[in-house]
Amino acid sequence: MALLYLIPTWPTDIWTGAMRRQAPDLDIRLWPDNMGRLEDITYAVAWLPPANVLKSLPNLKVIFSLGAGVDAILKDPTLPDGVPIARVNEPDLTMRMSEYVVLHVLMHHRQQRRLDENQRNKVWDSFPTHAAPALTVGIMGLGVMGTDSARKLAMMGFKVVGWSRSPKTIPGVECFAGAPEFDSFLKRTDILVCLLPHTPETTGIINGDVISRLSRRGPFGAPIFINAGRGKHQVESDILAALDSGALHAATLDVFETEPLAKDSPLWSHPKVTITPHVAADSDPDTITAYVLGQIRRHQKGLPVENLIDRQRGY
Ligand code: NDP
Ligand code: OXD
Repeated sequence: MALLYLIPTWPTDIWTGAMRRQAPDLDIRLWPDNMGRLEDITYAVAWLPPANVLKSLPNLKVIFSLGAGVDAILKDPTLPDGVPIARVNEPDLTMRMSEYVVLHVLMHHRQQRRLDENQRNKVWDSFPTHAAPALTVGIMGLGVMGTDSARKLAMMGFKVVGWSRSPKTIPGVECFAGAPEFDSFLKRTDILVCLLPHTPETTGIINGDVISRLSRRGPFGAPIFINAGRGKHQVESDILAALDSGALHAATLDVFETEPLAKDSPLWSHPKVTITPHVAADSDPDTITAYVLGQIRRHQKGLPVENLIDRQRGY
């Protein structure tokens, strides 16, 4: 039994170091230089795996994503059939995401950027404000992350609506499902938060048409967009056009069509845009390693590995 780390774009030492501390007896292999006998490798931890590597492992039992999303793994066109893929569903990651969502909803709601600007210019301007129930936050994706963020926002007094593929019941949240209810969801939404997975169905879902269907009845007269899902959800040229025309009031973007965001992207210096570098929910090596190790131990005891994804759905 051996565990392969196949994470070309991550700092491998931090991750293997965490695993070595937590499981000193585990046989750890590294791509590309320390693969050893391929027949020994039963588990792989992967993120953006290069083609043909996972496929070359004849006894692979489970592929673990190091994140909640699995789009980076499903990109491998040579992914071996029939090997289950597990994603991260871990309270530390979920808590971090909810912190980010609550922070940015509050930042827009309390007009913190305007206050910061006033402080820089030594302007004492106590403009009128409103309270949380004046705004409806619409969350796209009511999975692990979306549900936790929705609950925390509702607890703070925001009106919260949510949209998912299948119907949901979440106390304090008005839930919509599927294409037939998408419009009703958008119409109610003053602040749109994207927490969807990236799949063929969700690619480019935040575009000019969808932005034009959002509520304009909120206190800012135009909607606000927060994306902590994936960059491929957004059409950046449409977002920029909507910000410039006033169809969007402001945006917080943690994820981008291409990452890292190019230095010459107009998003960097747009006065209505807040940018963070894909850090909404950072994966903590010790916590995520404990989670992966726990799943390996389950598998070794003959128990089902949790949080397996459905390859057909793409999440
Ligand atoms: P889940 O799989 O738990 O939830 C996904 C949700 O999206 C579900 O409610 C699902 O609906 C819904 N959904 C999927 N496809 C569609 C569709 N076509 N139409 C409507 N709803 C859809 O994922 P998590 O909540 O754990 O994570 C969500 C995403 O957050 C990740 O995939 C990742 O991309 C992103 N993420 C970003 C991070 C960052 O730092 N920026 C960190 C961690 C995650 P249903 O419930 O019906 O299946
Ligand atoms: C994730 C991420 O999917 O970090 O967990 O983006």
